[in-house]
Amino acid sequence: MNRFLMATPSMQQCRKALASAKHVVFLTGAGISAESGIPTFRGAGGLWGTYAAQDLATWEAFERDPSLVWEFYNYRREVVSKSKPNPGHYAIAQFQQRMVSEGKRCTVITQNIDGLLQVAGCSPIEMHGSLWNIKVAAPPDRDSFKFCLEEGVVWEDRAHPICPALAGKGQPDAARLCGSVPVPDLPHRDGLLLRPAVVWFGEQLDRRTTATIHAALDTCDLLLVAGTSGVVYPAAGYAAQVARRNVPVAIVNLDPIDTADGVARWVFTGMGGTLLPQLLAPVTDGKELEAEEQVQ
Ligand code: BV8
Repeated sequence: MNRFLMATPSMQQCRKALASAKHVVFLTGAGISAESGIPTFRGAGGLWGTYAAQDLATWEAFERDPSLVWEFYNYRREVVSKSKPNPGHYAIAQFQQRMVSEGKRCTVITQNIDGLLQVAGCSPIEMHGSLWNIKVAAPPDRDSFKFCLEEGVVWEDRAHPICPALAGKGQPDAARLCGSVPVPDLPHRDGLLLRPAVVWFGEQLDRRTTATIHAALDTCDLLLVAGTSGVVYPAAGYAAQVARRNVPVAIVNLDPIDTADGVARWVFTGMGGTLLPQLLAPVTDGKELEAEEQVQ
């Protein structure tokens, strides 16, 4: 029997709702990977040298200095390659597997590009692409917003370093002003410069991804948002979109977030690696939830 000494009435209500839901959607952000040692975007680790991560994750930054941006992603590939999923990743993965085995639906949407949910056994929608996927760099236009794996258009390359010239490059060095690798030595295919196949700020999401996400948001009967500051759109609008259908929204986050106001039915403040295993643990039978109520 699962007995959560810290189980609160709202946790029991949320666990009951999770147990009876037929389609649960998760939306995760950088916070669920923080306990795996991966810096979040806006936390202390969100700086890379003197740069804010957000200032480098743009087409304009890449066009201006592809070497600097490639060093930034080379560093993140190195950090992630040494990272492991934490209990929060595993809790989501096991919950999704259980829902599927019970003939129910569980859609996991992640803003993260680190791939740790997959390592934990989850099948997420990577709405912002993947650190491990690559594509030909081309100025953003209506057709270039492709970030899903597609033969010859977006492909996976887990080589580390991704090219010899980037070996050992990208350590966060406050004194860095520009990239140090000559552009011809950056990743290329058939003479064309390559870029990470991740959605940069100012770029649209892959249309196929957007369609899948909205279909899930419009049919789910519970949304759980974990480890995101709720700042980046379009993801930041998803909780309100679901709440407008009077579908319950639960938020698990280390810090309070604005989007919770008037949208979330339950807000659990704390570490995702602790709270998610508590919330998502299997409910063996109704008695267990009644027993939890007696714990109070
Ligand atoms: C778009 C991939 C439409 C790259 C990312 C100008 C033109 C067009 C659009 C815009 C524009 N100006 C602004 C916009 C909109 C923009 C946006 O929202 N900007 C914000 C800053 C206002 N959005 C876009 O550009 C999007 N596209 O709108 O297209 C369009 C396009 C063109 C023309 C017209 C219309 C694309 C956004 C995608 C950007 N790419 N990632 C990369 O990773 O390198 S987003 C990036 O931020 C990451 O993916 C990250 O996941 C995401 C969101 O951040 P969070 O995950 O929330 O991370 P953060 O650090 O903020 O918060 C972490 C939270 O975790 C904290 O709250 C903390 O308390 C909590 N936490 C920490 N530890 C723990 C924890 N919680 C639990 N447990 C813990 N242990």
